[in-house]
Amino acid sequence: MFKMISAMLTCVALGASLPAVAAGAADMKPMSGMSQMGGMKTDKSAAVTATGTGVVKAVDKQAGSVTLAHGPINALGWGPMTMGFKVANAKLLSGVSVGQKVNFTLVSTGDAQTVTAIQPSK
Ligand SMILES: [Cu+2]
Repeated sequence: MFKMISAMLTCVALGASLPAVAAGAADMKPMSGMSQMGGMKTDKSAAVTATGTGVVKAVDKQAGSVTLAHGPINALGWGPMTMGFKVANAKLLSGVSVGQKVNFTLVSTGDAQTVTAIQPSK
């Protein structure tokens, strides 16, 4: 149980920490901050494509987002959790409805994940 909770917290932190970290770095000593940012940027530019399965919990076509209760995503070191994703194109959501089991593909760049494909699983 604790493992699951900490995985969820990690997930939330991944989504929420980027602007805070960027703002914090800007406030701190500019010189050491800059070299740090350079190193971080290299890591963050590496996009990872991962696939997963899950159940659709919410769809917002207007915002272009989908909330998925997804299973483990080993490529990202994620445990199962429920979270919201941006989709690359709102049209991806046209064949998807709440309660549906889906297979999905997402691209993770640094702290940002975007669903690039999603379809009902068979
Ligand atoms: Cu997640």
